[in-house]
Amino acid sequence: MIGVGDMVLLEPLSEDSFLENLKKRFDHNEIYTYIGSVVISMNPYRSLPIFTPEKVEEYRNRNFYELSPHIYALADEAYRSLRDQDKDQCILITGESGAGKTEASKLVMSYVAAVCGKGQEVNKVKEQLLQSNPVLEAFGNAKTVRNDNSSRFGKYMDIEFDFKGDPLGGVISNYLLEKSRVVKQPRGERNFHVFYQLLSGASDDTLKKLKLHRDFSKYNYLSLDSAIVNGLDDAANFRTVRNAMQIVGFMEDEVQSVLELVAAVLKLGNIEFKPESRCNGTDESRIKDKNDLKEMCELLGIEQSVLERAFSYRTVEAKMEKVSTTLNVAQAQAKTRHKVMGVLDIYGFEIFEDNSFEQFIINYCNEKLQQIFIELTLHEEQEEYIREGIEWTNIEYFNNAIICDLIENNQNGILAMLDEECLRPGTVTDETFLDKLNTICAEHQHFESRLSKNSKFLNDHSLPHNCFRIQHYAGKVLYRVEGFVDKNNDLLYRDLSQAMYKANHSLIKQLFPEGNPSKVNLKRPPTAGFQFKASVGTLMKNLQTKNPNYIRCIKPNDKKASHIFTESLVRHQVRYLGLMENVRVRRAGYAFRQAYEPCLERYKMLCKRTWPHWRGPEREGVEVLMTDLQVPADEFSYGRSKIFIRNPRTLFFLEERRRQCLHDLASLIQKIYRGWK
Ligand code: AOV
Ligand code: MG
Repeated sequence: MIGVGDMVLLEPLSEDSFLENLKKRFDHNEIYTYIGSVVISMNPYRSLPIFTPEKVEEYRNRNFYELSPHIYALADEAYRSLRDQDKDQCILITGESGAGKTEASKLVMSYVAAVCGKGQEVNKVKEQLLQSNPVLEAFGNAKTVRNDNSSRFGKYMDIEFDFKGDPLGGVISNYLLEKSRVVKQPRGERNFHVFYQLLSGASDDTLKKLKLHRDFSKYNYLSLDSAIVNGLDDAANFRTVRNAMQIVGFMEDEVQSVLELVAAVLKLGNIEFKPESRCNGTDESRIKDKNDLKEMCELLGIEQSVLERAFSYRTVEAKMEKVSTTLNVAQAQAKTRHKVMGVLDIYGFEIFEDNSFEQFIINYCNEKLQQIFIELTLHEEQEEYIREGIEWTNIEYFNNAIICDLIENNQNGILAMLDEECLRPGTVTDETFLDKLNTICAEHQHFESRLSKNSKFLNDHSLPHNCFRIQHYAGKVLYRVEGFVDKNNDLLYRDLSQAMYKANHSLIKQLFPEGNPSKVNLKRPPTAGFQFKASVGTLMKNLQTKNPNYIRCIKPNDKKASHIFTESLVRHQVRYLGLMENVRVRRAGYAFRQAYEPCLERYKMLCKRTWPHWRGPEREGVEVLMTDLQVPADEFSYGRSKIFIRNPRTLFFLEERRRQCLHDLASLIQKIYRGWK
């Protein structure tokens, strides 16, 4: 073993030794390290030969601590608890942008797919689950400064299993796509992959049908300075995505419709407007060159005059609707209760030069995930010791609940203030929103103490114009308010949705149901912030009903490079992820705990006095068991309802003895059987 595989066993423990251990392991291609059952994953930025089918076999059905740390061990443990103990699981993957979350989520999914069920039907389901990834990434990922394949939406996938542990299907929920990227990308970044993939990978014939040129430079929406990304083969990826769409269940004409839509968006980006004076002295906006408009209308089956009229009232950005995909609906909706494994892969914490509403939402989402980690791993752990009457000294850790509250508090959280501003009659601008934030800080005593004194909301006069700053758990971020109001309102002007609804194109029609004139809804749709907060709240509740498995991803350097371990960068992540506190709580505490009854059931065969039946109270049975097995007394504690085992090795010892015992029993039965014959 290179270094120490489980930080809980690190001696002496300090931040420096922690980092040294990570580095040593990283230098030897050991990218995974445990903190008890939490997996730390370092991004290697190159492919390592540790994800082979042989590795899958190696980790299959083995105890978590038996082999060297690996993401497969976590996936195996989660899958087996789901299958054998009927406990719903969730895999929570966190870390900043580029740390390796999406790759980790795919590794977990492919491991589970490799070890669960067999047979034609099951294989089809597995393929569909796995192939949903390239499709979603084409439409929801893009190259950013931080990551060449950055997720611009949050994804949560519930994989459903039957009682045998065979997969039935999956339900994918997407969270707030960064749709403004369609019309504008920061310098050095790209639009969503699909645009480049289509232009690079489609056949000449397809492009002709879509009225497209292969040349990126013909399209305003495709930024040019960074259109080609090293190591990214857009053409090959297009074929992968086409194929994946088919496997996931898109019919050929549906694929065609989707591509038409993508082409139409590119055309839309080329439509330019010019002011034209009217006789009454006002200016009206007119379309400069109508060819793109004409082609867009042909692609979508919209009458040109209809769209032109809709456009001339207002210039609008391209909108994409939230998509929720259900795979294998028929099976996934069968009556019996299913076992569920949820895999959460969101956009990681981001600090850019320019941070807008999207970063605000992304970082809020990361705060929530950090909060659930704290709740479940640090807070809950300490609470449990107290509940169980186990002696315990409290360990200090930073609780980010205060930042979550600052953002989401119903009365005076930032999102609530933004909503209030968006709904207020009168002139509302980003500046009036910022004024409100600042005034409330100054006026509201409670708020002031919550914001200023705890200095999570940083507002001093040195800030650049139109900005506010938040001290997030992972660092200070300066947000520019420009666009906050518009993006939160997320309004699509009715004349435009009605024009789209008139299209002779079933996909477009489906995307703009609000354009149906017979269903005019005068109620204002909820704001983007409100919807996001609500859906994240639901997600958090859902996660709390499941047994959590944590993967904490760390980015080794800012260069997207292999072999480089930038100590200061890793130290910063180790700090804000609370990993040291995590080790301390684990160390001061107990690696494993189990209620007396299942513990006795599982191990009673190891002791003559408890086998085959123990007639007294279960706790006493467990005490007898531990005494007979001569487990050292400082290795465990007896709580009110559970036994707490300090070191994973003790558990391993018990498991090994049990395995041996079962093995002996099996041989004995075989002997007797042979004797009979
Ligand atoms: P992220 O999901 O955490 O960022 P990714 O999973 O997309 O990060 O990883 C970024 C890049 O790092 C990938 O495209 C790979 O090139 C490389 N990488 C990550 N994990 C591995 C691995 N196990 N083996 C080899 N290369 C890897 V973001 O979505 O931006 O928050 O929003
Ligand atoms: Mg990602």
